[in-house]
Amino acid sequence: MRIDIITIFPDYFTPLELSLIGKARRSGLLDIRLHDLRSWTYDRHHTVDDTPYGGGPGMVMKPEPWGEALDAVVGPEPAAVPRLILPTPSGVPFTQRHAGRLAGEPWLVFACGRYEGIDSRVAVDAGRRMPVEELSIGDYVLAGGESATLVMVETISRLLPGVLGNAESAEQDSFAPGAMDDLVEGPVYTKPAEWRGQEVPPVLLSGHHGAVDRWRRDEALRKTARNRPDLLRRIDPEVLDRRDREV
Ligand code: 6GU
Repeated sequence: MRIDIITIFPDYFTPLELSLIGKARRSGLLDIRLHDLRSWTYDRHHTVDDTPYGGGPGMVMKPEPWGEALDAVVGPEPAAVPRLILPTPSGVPFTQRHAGRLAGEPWLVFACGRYEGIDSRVAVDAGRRMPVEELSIGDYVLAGGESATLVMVETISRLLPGVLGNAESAEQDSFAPGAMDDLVEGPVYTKPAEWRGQEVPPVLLSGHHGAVDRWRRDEALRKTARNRPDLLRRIDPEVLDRRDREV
């Protein structure tokens, strides 16, 4: 998969050299290219923002550098067209479902806005040549789209075949589509079996796989009820068995 990131802070993305994503890049599974938006400015101060029409606080990103940046990154070839992601707090909420879908795309471009956002004509213009999605990572306001892009790139990248060490661990995640997809994950333990007066739940040492699965589901239900009652209310009662209801 190819991912282009256009930003005024390319240094923000050095974490993408580390760990699983760094390894995937070095192996050629993931081709991440960073672009400094200011390379498409031609004034002495490399200006990327201006005051908003209609007045109001803050600054808006100028359309010309964005238009040229997208032209240059996307290229003239209409045969290969990327999907453009615009991270914005006014976007559609980004979920594991989006990540799964975007992980199946060959080419993504992230356009990181700062200040009060990018002149709205940029998204309309880009939309004439490529699919465009405005995505938000949650109901809070960041200083810019860079950290949201890091979150989305990491979420998408770890779903690519060969990026995770253990292919199964992505399937077990909270929110992963599959068996327990509507529940968050319960508690996990490793050695030693006793630590600072706390014992690992004995069922996990029993070797009884059926009992372990049942215990994990019970704990997932309890934790979901405690931390995410909104998720529990959304579950179809048909998928809850009698044992679930007793938890
Ligand atoms: Cl994608 N951008 C900004 N600036 N703030 C956000 C966000 C994105 N998602 C949530 N808050």
